[in-house]
Amino acid sequence: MIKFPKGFLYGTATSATQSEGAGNIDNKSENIWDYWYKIDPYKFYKQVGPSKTTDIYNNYKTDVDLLEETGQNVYRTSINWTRLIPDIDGNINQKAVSFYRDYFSRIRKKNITLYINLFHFDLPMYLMDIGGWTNKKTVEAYKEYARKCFELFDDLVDGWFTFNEPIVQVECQYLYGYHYPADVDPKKAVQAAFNTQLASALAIKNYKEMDFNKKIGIILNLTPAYPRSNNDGDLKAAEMAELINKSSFLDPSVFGKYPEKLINLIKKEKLTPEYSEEELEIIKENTIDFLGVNYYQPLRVRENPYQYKEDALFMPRKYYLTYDMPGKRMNPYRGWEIYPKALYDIAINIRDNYKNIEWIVSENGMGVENEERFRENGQIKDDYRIDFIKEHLYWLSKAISEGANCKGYQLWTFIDCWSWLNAYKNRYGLVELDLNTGQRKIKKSGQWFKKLSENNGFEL
Ligand code: BGP
Repeated sequence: MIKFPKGFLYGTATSATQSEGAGNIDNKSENIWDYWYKIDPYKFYKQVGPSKTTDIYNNYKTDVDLLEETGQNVYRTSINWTRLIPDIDGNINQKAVSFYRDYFSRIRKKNITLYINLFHFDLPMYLMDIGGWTNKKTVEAYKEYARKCFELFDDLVDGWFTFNEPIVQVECQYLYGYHYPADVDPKKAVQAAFNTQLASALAIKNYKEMDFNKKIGIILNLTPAYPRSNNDGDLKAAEMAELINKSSFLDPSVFGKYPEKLINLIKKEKLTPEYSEEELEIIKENTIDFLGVNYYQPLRVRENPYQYKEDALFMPRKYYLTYDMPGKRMNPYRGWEIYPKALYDIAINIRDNYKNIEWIVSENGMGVENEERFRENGQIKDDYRIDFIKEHLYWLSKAISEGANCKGYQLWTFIDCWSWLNAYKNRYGLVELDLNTGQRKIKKSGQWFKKLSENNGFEL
């Protein structure tokens, strides 16, 4: 039997844009996803856009019962910025306040710990129009938005997160083309990354100054980088991959400063962002209380043996190439490697190198295509998902028994939700969503999850 410490939290995570639906009603204005879908629908799997998501907005009263029926005692979602503040003038949309207050209150009434994330990839178009995260005015607007969220909802929330996976947003917006504006501009990427970190610190500063006392943190995808071999070049590649992808937000969030090596790299590449001493001081003084860790797949790397042209566009791949390890275990639907032991490695790294700060697994999960073929007697029998969770929990419990300070596990996701460009291609939920009727049905994993939570562990 694998057992977890008393009070260990079990639940799921989702985000506003991926689960709420109701994209264009009740005064909500466009964010980058609404806009991108409008101008480029072919980018989205089967041309399904964000207005068609799980529709929790219209179903939350009964959906909250499903949280209980699947045994969840922790839940995370985000606030939709353009629902709460539809215009650049900053005025609050009262319809959004009523919705979130009722939604959150019902969750709290069921004694479910509620973590709210302020930003999950869904930038308002009115801020994208002025340059999004590359513009310090967006940082100011975010600071105000965060302040309003704290004022309006803190009494219903158990913990706050400032951002979800900021490095993903930065690279998808400004390097790899997966988020609007799909620009390729490393200088903008670095400026957006710095501004996002500053925004996170400013939200924390505001929160503390307002004398609220819940925990506040950030959610990072701390993908370990595993080298192909123990040769120097490969080891160095792994070090650089972690410096760029992990330390860029983890170090300033936990220690209040950037690693010297990263600063030197950015200087060498002539990518130093605009910043002031005062901003560095804000980052230094306002670190996180706890951390959310999203983990899906490891990063396997090897050295880049090729010489970059002097004037070639900077890409992180200059310092490492991804390594396609033969025989790796794959989730073929998402194209991601399955490697549960990484959760142990992440936990030990936080224990030994990041002050053993309190953290939770804020996302982990398996998206599978065409789950219909696993239906028996009307229910989706997703044994692969149960096995996936068990294997990850096994490594997590081992790390906890060795002193890791992890307080809970959140699966991605609750009810099948909309996956950005992949729309509804891969299903992640404990609860099935029928896209035609909107009907919800608990999968086998949802029933298993309830037992897991009730027993505070599981039989191996
Ligand atoms: C994480 C995001 C989530 C979610 C998940 C699964 O990086 O925080 O929003 O989408 O990945 O990925 P996908 O939906 O692309 O399959």
